[in-house]
Amino acid sequence: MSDQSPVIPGFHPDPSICRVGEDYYVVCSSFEYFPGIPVFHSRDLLHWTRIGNALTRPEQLRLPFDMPSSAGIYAPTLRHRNGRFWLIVTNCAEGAGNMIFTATDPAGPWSDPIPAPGVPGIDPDLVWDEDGTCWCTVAGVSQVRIDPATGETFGTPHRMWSGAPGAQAPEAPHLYRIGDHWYLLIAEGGTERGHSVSIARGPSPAGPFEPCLANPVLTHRSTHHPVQNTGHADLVQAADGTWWMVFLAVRPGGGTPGWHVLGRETFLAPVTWENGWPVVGEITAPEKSPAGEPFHDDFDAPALHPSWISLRDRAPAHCTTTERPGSLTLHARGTSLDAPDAVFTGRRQLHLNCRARTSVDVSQGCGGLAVRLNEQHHYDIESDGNEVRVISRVGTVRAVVATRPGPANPLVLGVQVTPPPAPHDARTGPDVIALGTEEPDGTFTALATLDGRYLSTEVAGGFTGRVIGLYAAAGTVHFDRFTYEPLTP
Ligand code: 6LW
Repeated sequence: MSDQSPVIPGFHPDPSICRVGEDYYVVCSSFEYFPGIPVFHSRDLLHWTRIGNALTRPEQLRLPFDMPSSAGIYAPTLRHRNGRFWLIVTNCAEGAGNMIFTATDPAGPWSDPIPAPGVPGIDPDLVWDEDGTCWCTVAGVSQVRIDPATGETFGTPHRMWSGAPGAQAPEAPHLYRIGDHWYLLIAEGGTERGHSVSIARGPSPAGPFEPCLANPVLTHRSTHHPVQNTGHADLVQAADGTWWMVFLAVRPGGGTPGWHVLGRETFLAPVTWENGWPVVGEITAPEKSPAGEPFHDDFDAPALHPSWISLRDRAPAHCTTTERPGSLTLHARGTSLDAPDAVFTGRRQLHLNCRARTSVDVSQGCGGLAVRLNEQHHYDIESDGNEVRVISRVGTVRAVVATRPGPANPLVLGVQVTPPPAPHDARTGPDVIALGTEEPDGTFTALATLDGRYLSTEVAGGFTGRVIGLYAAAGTVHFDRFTYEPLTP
């Protein structure tokens, strides 16, 4: 077992877990990407495979182009009751709000949204008490009674336990009936280095709640642990009776203050119970995670693999594998990746060191391969058929940092993410990103090698992580294949 690895690597935050028999399911936040809410399955809690996305249709998820990055889909809760899966989530796009979805198979299809406008905040949780009454608890922490089949809420929201006095951001509540008590698990301290998990218990879902004296039950703040920002957790009892916690955390790299580039990832730890309170053990992970396998796509299938995510929507008029069978065809809408309506389809960067390559035909347009954090933070390599160029967008500064004549069609573009060169000191960044071209014999020639810190959450802000993907900046661009693989430093 590796003590530093996530069970679901890459930008997969806010995990919520549920078990049905021997099967476990996890869902995560997806923010400005479509489809929304990745769904994972495991039989052992260690090895997870993506079985789909919950929100795959525009009727389920509309993300307007004027919505900023890191808005959109926040913090779902997944529960199972009487043969049906229930998913409650906040769409933070303006005018959207809380919604409930149901399914009999978590791989989908999921229902159309059931709006729940009376839910008074983000991070909604659902729990049913003994008489079948359903309670929805949100960040803050407060609670309302809800009919999840209609989204209707009843009564005024009432305040519950809100964690340590003065601690910021009591959020991510989950309520559980365990033994004789109702347990209220929350995150507090903010989703940055102070993040933590605390718990309280009471005689009913409404409390009153008595905090655990050992709170926080999980935090890595102020430690040298390579995994930081531990928080936003959910509990599950395994089929063998043991207890486990999934939670989000980050792996910062480089000098000070440390930069994390993969976003917040999903980790696992065992839980034991002492005097009726949970004790969280060390991070547990498999040596190799199936969720982090190398990936190759020839775009031969009519539908994209569920690990592909597009910016804000995936209108078939702009992103399709059927127009030129065997290729992903992108039709530009925005003018560059700086534009919120950019046509971009990518996959989360899953490893600290990795490379990606694609074969691109730019005879009818301009486009290429990019490493993206948000509109203001991305590195791109693109061609318009005459010139290959590397673009760096960091904050308000956009610059073409390298060019080369590039008539070749198809052209193979590549990015490589590797550790920074020695010597390392307090100012060293987390990694370096080389962007270049590949010759027919497979030799990679870097056109530019850029500091990875500028594509980190600490610099760019927000709640997401790096996504490596394909884009069209003008006209029509065809991609014949895409390969992603981890690199051993
Ligand atoms: C989410 C909140 C949080 O709503 O970050 O870390 C927010 N926790 O619970 C966005 O993921």
